[in-house]
Amino acid sequence: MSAPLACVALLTLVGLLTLGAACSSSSEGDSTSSGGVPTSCDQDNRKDVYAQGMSKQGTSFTVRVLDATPAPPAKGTNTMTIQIVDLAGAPIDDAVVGVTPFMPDHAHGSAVKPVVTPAGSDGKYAVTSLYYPMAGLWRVTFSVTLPGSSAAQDVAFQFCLDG
Ligand SMILES: [Cu+2]
Repeated sequence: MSAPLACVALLTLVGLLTLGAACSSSSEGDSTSSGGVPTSCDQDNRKDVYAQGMSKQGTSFTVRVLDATPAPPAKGTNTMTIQIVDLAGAPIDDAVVGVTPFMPDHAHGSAVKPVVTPAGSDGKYAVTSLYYPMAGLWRVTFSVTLPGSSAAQDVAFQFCLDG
C-alpha cells in the first residue's frame, strides 16, 4: 500500500519542479530579473536596430538619429547627430535637449555626461561625450524641452552594444 503513495508523492514533487522551471524561464526578458538577461545582442528582442534616420515619436515631436559614430553604436565614446521635428515634419530649433544613457539590466548610467549642441539649423543637434562603459543593452533617453514650453518630454532609444 505504501508504494503507490510514494509514487504519487514523487509525481507531485516532479510536477512542482517542472512548474518551478517553467516559472523561471517565463521571466526571461524581464529586465528586473538578473537570471533572465539575454547573454547576447542577437537574442535581445528589446533592442532597436540601428539605422540612419531611425526615429522615436513623442507626444508633440519626433527625434531622428541622422547618423552615429561609430555606426552602429559601440562600447566606448560615441557621437550622434539627431534632428528634432514636429509631428508635421517641420524642424524644431532652439529646443533644450538632455541625453541620459542608462543600462536597465544593471541599473547604472555612464560616468560621462553627454553634451548636446545645436548643429546649424534644420532642427539638428550634435551629441558628443556619449560614453558607454560596457557592452549590453543601453537605453538612451532624450529629454526635450520645446521652445516656449516649460516641461520636458522624453523619448528613448535602446541600443544593444556587442562585447
Ligand atoms: Cu552595465
